[in-house]
Amino acid sequence: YVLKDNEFALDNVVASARRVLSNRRTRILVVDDVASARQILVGLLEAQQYMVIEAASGLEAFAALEAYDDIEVVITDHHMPDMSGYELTRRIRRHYGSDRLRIIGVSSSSDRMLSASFLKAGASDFLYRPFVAEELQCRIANNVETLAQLKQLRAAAACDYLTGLYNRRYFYDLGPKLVNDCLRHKAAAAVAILDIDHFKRLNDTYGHEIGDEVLKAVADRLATIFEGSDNLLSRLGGEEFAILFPMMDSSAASKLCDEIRSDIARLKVMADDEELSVTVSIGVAEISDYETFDNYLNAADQFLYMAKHKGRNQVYS
Ligand code: GH3
Ligand code: MG
Ligand code: MG
Ligand code: MG
Repeated sequence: YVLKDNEFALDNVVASARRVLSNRRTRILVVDDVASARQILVGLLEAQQYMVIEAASGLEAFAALEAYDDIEVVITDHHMPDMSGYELTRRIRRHYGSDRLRIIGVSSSSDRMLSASFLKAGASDFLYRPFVAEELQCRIANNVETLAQLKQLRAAAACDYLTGLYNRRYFYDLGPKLVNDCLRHKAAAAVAILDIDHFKRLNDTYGHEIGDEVLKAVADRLATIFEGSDNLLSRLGGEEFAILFPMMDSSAASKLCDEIRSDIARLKVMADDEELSVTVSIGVAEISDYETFDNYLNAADQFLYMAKHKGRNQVYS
């Protein structure tokens, strides 16, 4: 038993050390109407290097979730006067999926069905009180790890493997939402498709690997240009990129695209001791009416075709 306890202690030390080293402390919200019950949890969690926020009711819990956008785990009691933990769990789940927030129910109730009710309501886990500290700590650690894995999966699903930009899937997922936000606020928006000129020729002359290097260099340049902006940049596929400009009319977007065009024309990519450069053509379409997202992209694609037709290395809108 002594050995086992020591093993647990060692695991805990290692887990805490990892968290401190990774310089990212998980924030946990503890919801319980009884201050002394909160204190027990807070003590356990702080010993594990978690950052802890306390709430004495469901309403306080919601206020905390609004005030801190980095809460990863909610540990909630069940019996509370204004809102039960079960009800709180149901309400939280209307706004936060289990890939955003883990919820662990705790209760000293003797109702053995409570655990299942919590899990059905969307809780990620449940423990009856009094709990074994190590069990609670393990369950929290598991939930934190699951959340990290889900985040990684979501990031990977949104990412283009070659360039690290957002991919087509993410563009088509977020794009329509951004467009609808603009239209609802009667604000302008525009979408552009950027395509590298004569890229097949470059591949044929220098090989696919150098083609990839050039693609990455163009993508890096675009990423730098759009870093920190509200514009949504993605690689649609091949040598084509799409950019959504929320809150920007098409003439402003076209002007910006022309600066990007000349910026990329000046870009030099070193490949086999040779300095390569490429040009791009860009089609820009205005978003002004409730049409399908595909329609906006088709319009931008047609303008891109015009830019190619008129001689490439230009913007057409
Ligand atoms: P245009 O100026 O009309 O756009 O001519 P283009 O040659 O760029 O257009 P086309 O669509 O005919 O050819 C695009 C080429 O891009 C074909 C394909 O070999 C290449 N390509 C697509 N994806 C990749 C990639 O991931 N890496 C590399 N190296 N090449 C790619
Ligand atoms: Mg209570
Ligand atoms: Mg193309
Ligand atoms: Mg091309």
